Amino acid sequence: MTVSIDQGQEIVEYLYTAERDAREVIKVTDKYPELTIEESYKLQDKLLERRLKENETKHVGVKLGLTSKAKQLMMGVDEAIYGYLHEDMLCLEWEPVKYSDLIHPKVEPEIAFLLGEDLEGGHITAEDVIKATKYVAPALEVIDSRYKDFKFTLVDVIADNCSSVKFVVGSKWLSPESIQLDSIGMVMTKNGKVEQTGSSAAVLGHPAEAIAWSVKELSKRGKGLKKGDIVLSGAMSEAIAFGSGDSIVAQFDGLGSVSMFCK
Ligand code: 0L1
Ligand code: MG
Repeated sequence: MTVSIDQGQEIVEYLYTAERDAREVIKVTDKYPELTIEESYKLQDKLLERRLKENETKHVGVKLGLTSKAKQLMMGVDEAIYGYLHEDMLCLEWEPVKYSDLIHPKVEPEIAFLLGEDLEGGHITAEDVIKATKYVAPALEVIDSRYKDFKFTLVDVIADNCSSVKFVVGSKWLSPESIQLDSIGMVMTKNGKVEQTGSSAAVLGHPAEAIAWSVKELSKRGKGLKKGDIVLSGAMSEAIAFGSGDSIVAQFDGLGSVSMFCK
């Protein structure tokens, strides 16, 4: 370990209060440059324990990050990452997201998978993911890194639960077998103006492939995905910044649309 138990607790408190108070902070690796990815996932677990207790919420699923080659290149890494979703992060389409609760939010379009079966183990394939999925739906993920200027290393972002803060799932849910999941086109608008276009192929070639990757990764740490989990498979385009008064809509070919308003 490169940090002591006390230092680990201090980091968790630092990140937990930064989210709670919507306050940006200096990245953890500025103080602890030796921190490893494995330690970072352990800190993520502790942060989530703290969050579950304080916010009286519950675990509802997993989100994947850095699933596009473009984002991986930008960060100089060749792996995706994962974090956890809690019930209090789930927003309904008709429920505005409050800007005052956030630091410097961005939103990105994703495909949500709702699992009908548990998925665990080191040999899970995209086909297994599709078989275990009850529905897929259009989704928006709001990310809000707790770090100053949204700048961090891989280790920092993992400890910060991969910038997770809110997500919205659209109301059209389809069977995963009824749609070609690796070639869904997407257009995202802000206040009616097109801001991003993208494709589900940007998500590690196939969103189910990305989820299979996460199951293998989780299994290395003795974990898995559970029946009923919502899994956000990764961004289909770059994230866009938004603020108070902005209205975001992402339209997915064959999958319908999902929207969000920020007040
Ligand atoms: O969901 C995501 O892709 C975010 C992962 C963390 C990187 C970022 O905050 O941009
Ligand atoms: Mg995301």
